Amino acid sequence: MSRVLLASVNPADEPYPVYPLGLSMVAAALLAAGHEVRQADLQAGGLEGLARTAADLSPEVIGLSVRNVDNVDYLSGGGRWYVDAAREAVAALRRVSAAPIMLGGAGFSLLPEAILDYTGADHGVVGEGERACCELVAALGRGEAAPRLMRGTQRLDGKDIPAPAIDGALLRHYHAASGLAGVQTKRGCPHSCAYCSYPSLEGRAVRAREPQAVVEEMRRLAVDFGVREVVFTDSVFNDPHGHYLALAEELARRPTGQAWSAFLQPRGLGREELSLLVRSGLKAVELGTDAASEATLAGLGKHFDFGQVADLQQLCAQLGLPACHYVVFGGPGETPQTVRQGLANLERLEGAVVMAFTGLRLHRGTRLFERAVAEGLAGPGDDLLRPVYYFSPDIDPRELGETLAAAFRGRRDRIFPPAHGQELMAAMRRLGYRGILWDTLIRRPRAPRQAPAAAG
Ligand code: B12
Repeated sequence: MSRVLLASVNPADEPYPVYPLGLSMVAAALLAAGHEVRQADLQAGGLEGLARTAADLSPEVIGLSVRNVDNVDYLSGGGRWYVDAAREAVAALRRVSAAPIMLGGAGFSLLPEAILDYTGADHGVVGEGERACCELVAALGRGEAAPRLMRGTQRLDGKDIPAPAIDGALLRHYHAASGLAGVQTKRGCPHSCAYCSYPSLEGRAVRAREPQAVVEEMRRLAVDFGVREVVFTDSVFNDPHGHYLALAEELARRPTGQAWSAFLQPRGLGREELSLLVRSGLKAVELGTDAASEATLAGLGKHFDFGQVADLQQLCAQLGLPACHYVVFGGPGETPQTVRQGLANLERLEGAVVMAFTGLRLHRGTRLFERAVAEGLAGPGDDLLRPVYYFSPDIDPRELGETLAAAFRGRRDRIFPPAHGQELMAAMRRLGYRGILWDTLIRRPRAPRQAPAAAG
């Protein structure tokens, strides 16, 4: 059995710092296989803390979790690029330990070869980590020559997805900063949106955990750490098989007293479904609306139209449920005319927050990447380690930015550029507010004014 140091090297703190959930799930699998595991984190202890933990534990294997490559925001001009943090961590650990270093995590899995080369780590696990990581650690423990890259293609069934081995000190650190904790209820994304990497990360088959196991995990977070607000980290919470409804029923039956939010897709949600979700603790919905006009929704391969989005928004407003629509302008099929239509459509989303972005970060293996290559925007061999953004050839990115900024000016519930939203969230956190926070931006209908009391 091996001594394993697992560390998150994610420096990102927007929209808030997030606990390294994947790392703790890998830790759970390694612990179950009998290994000794210590978890550490760059944000909680810095590079020195990481090196100290390594010197103290003297690990036989080190695993680093690379969650993000960049912040997928075209307008921040590549300013937030996170792979250097992983490279610095590898270098710092090499100074105190001779143990082989393996990488894993969502960001890593999108660009494994390029990130291995850039950071100088020894091994990598692409995709789901539990099985592959145990195999890799076992092979290294036996002194066998282990492959440079392992692919977690033998994915776990829902019932076998482990509860994370939560590190108490790390959870307290992240919870103090955000007021939130993430919980994964299922893996897999059955959709095939033109730009998206989720199916390649988690596979297309939806694998749901047992509702009881999820509720138990939530209860533990409440009892052990006082977590009152949970974010479900599923790619898309409302799956076509209805696993999300079974979980909501279980939560409604055995309430944990926690509020929760999740990413939902606008299709297939009626009053009955939403009411059940609200009864089970849903406090706010984040909607992958993704585009604002029929042409651009079709260009992204979305299987709903804006009418469905507007109907759902109306329902949310009737139920008093805060909703945030994430919308990207400039994608396939965008023209100055569709931008105008899109902005007019967004006016229909009364009582909601809209977070707008421009340009789509390209990922290899997506239809959008193929299109970008065909349109000459990217080369077929580009590794995309530094982000490249897709813009429709009929759009000027600078003009588009100006149009959106002008359209949203003066409205606190319409966020553009994205950095403005991140600054708002950071400012609120500095003032002591905790939680998802965007729900506080919603414009509610004004209460009718009281007539001033008659004088005398
Ligand atoms: C939910 C989510 C969010 C939520 C998080 C909520 C929360 N409280 O946790 C919110 C909306 C806040 C969010 C924000 C952001 N996100 Co996000 N997010 C996701 C999503 C959908 C799931 C992440 C997750 O928690 N999965 C559950 C855990 C259990 O899985 P996991 O971490 O992948 O871990 C598994 C494997 O990766 C592996 N593994 C993990 N670590 C390790 C370590 C080792 C050693 C090994 C061997 C294996 C291994 O094994 C684990 C278990 O199988 C992913 C997309 C996806 N489907 O993966 C994007 C994703 C990770 N996010 C992404 C980004 C960019 C961001 C933001 C930077 C966006 C922004 N500008 O605000 C921020 C950064 C947040 C931060 N502070 O780090 C990108 C990263 C890629 C990139 N281009 O950099 C992704 C991949 C989406 C995408 N665009 O493609 N995100």
